[in-house]
Amino acid sequence: MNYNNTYIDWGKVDEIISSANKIFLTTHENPDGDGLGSEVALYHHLNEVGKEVKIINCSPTPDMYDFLNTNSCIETYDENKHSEWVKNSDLAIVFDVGDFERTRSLKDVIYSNNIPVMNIDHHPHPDNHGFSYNIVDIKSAATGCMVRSYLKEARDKPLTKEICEGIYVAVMTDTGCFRHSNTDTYCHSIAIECLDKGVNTNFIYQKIYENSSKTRVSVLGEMISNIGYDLDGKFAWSIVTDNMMNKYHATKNDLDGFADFIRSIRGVEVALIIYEVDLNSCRINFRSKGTFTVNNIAKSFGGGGHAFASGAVINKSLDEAKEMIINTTKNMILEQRKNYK
Ligand SMILES: [Mn+2]
Repeated sequence: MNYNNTYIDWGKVDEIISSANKIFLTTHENPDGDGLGSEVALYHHLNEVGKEVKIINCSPTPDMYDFLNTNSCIETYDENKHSEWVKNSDLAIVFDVGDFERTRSLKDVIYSNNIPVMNIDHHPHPDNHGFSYNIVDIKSAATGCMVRSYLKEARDKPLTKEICEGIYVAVMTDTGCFRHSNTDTYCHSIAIECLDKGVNTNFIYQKIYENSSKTRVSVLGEMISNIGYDLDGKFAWSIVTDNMMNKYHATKNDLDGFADFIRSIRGVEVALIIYEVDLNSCRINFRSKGTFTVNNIAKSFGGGGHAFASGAVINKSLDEAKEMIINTTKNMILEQRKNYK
């Protein structure tokens, strides 16, 4: 099965999921609201229909998503605890992964145990994606929207509140709370359905968007003071150094939404943040307001993502990479501008 951005027959997908009894759900490292929400939604559905199901991720769940972790249903992979259970699963389903490598050790666990693996995702995947079943729709605003479409096919009964909570978190976070350009009528219809089911959307909003640690605000403050501009203010970038992270004892989770913040500046079309990961690598994040695509730029650095939100990892020190990243980005924006004329 390879629905690589082609029409998805959810009935066929359901045949595969229904025929499995023991199913393990996972998502990418440093999981986000879309990955976690999608897992949780399908978990509650599969539980209800009597499957033996577990959510096992390679990274722990960020605190702000704790409310999704009812009855500790989201587990972090621990070889001693999980290898026996995982070994004879009938199916692994990977959500929102972008690249199978982003499940880290779980990819090896799945392959070495010959577990059939299904990819449900809205990121682009190459034809040699490595999944037994590949279900990709890059027009989907969130993987959670695809899970909703699947459940429409798979369930006779309406969605439960628990399922809706997962889907709502997925759609809300991947649309930047229904603000980004990917927000479509389907996203809003899902929101209506979730409100109808009694999902406490304001509670979820506050948990996710009004829950900044003081650490995050301190790093954000320094990040803002480092912003540089080019191309008459259309291109803005900033840097988060390892020093800044250590100074405030910040973790990666404290940095969420930084690139969105730079994009929110008036006149900025493309935002770039360079994060120093360690002495030999940097992580970069792009955001675009929509005039310029940025997944092509991320791709030129070996990364990828969506047209207006993308990223890459560069195996060079910050000092070595900084100028190169900024100049390459600037040139690729200029290239695109030329083509528009
Ligand atoms: Mn997503």
